[in-house]
Amino acid sequence: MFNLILFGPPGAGKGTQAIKIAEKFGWIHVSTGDILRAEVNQGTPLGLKVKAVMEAGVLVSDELLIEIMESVFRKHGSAGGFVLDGFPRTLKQAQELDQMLTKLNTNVSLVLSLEVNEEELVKRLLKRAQEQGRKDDTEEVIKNRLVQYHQHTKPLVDYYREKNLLKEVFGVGSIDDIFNELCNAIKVSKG
Ligand code: B4P
Repeated sequence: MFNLILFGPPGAGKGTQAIKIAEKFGWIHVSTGDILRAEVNQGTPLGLKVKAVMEAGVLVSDELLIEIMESVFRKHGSAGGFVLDGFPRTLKQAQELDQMLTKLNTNVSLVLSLEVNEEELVKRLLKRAQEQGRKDDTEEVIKNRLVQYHQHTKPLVDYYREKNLLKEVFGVGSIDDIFNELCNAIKVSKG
């Protein structure tokens, strides 16, 4: 089982690239953002709980995310691989992920970190706001999401670097060029 984490700040291109990678390698794409948005759109009890949190650009609680991921692994436990897009986002989530994978006799294979400067991130997310009208893509909420990223998620870079799992990839340029870079890194890691 190959377990890839696509890592990066909001707007770095995780979702965009995760779909392409999952398709190419036949892996399961898990976007915790998409899972949560689907719950919100369907008005489920979980969705009602997280709606305001997401619209404010704040991270949803670790407990809920861990529950969601446990059910993903229960459902797809025998898959050939996973592309995790947007998870883990805190140290607690990263530690729990390690435990979940250990139970499946596997571990994190590679963390690809998309490096994109803040000006470009804000530009992309404001463009998406015009195109898709996502409630968390307003200028103020984007700022908040970036603060959350720096406070809670960025420290994971050190966590995975120490484990020798981190590879940084320049995330500005054409989607296809970045995709090729990511695929090359995966091929090297797969051996
Ligand atoms: P996500 O849905 O994960 O949102 P995101 O970080 O903005 O990433 P996204 O995948 O959408 O952006 P992408 O870079 O693909 O999370 C939303 C919210 O859910 C969080 O704020 C939080 O509240 C909650 N949440 C999710 N997971 C959680 C967790 N684990 N713990 C706690 N809370 C959690 O794309 C951005 C835009 O850039 C797109 O429009 C795309 O078309 C464009 N783009 C991509 N590549 C490009 C390129 N190379 N050039 C130009 N544009 C590009």
